[in-house]
Amino acid sequence: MNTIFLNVMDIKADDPVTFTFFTGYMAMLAASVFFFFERGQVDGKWKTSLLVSGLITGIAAVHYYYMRDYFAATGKTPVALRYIDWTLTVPLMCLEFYLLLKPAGAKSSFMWKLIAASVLMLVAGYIGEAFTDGSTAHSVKWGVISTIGYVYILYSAWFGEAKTLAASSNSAAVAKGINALAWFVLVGWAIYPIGYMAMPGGWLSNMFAPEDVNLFYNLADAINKIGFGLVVYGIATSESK
Ligand SMILES: *C/C=C(C)/C=C/C=C(C)/C=C/C1=C(C)CCCC1(C)C
Repeated sequence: MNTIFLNVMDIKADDPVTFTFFTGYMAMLAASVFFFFERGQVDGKWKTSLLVSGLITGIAAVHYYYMRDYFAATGKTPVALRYIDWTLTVPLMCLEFYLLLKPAGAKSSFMWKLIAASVLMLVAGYIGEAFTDGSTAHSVKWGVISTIGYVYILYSAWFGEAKTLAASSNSAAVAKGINALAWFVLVGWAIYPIGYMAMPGGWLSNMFAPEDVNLFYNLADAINKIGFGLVVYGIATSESK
C-alpha cells in the first residue's frame, strides 16, 4: 500500500475535474458547518433531520478530501472511495424521507425498502464500474440492474408510498418538501447514470474522456447532497416559527 502524495504545485488551472473535486470538498464542508450550527435554531422534532443533513455533507466532505488528492496525484477515477461515500450517504438520504414522513405515519419498513433499493442501485453500479472489462455489455448489464433500484425510489417519491404519506401529512411544509425531494431524485439523481455512461465501454464513452465521469458525479453530489439538506432546513425553519 503506497501513500499518495499530492503536490499542489502540479495542479493545473485548466483541469476542470480537479477544480470540481476541490470546490466540491469545500462546499460539502461549509454546508456541514451550516447544518450543524442551524440545528440549534429549529424546534426539537427537526433536530435529527438537520443532524442527518450535516452528516450527509460531512461524510461526503471527508471522502472528497481523499478523492481530490487521489485524483490530483494519480489522474485516476477514485471508484472505491466514491462508492464507499455513496453507500453511507444515499441510505442517509432515504432516512431523511422517513424522518420527514414519520409524523404522517411512515413505518420503518418504508425506510428499509428505500434503503434496500439504494443498496441494489449502488452494488450493481459498483460492479459495473470497478470490475469493468471495458465492454459495453458489462456496462449496460450492471447499469440496467442498478436502474431497477433507482426506479423504485423514483416511483416511491412520485407515485408510491412516499407520495401517499406526503399527501396525508397535515403539514403543508412537509408535503411541499417531499415534492422538492422528489424533483431532486428525478432531475439531480439522473445526472449519475449520465456520468456512468461516460466511462469506458459506456453508451456515451465516445463523447467523453474517462475522467469526465467525475465531472458529472462531483456536480451531482453538490446539487443533491447540499440541496437535500437545504430542503430539510427549509421545512424545519418554516415549521419552527
Ligand atoms: C450523494 C450521492 C447520491 C445521491 C448518489 C446517487 C447515485 C445514483 C442515483 C446512481 C445511479 C446509477 C444508476 C441509476 C445506473 C448506473 C449506475 C449508477 C450507480 C451511477
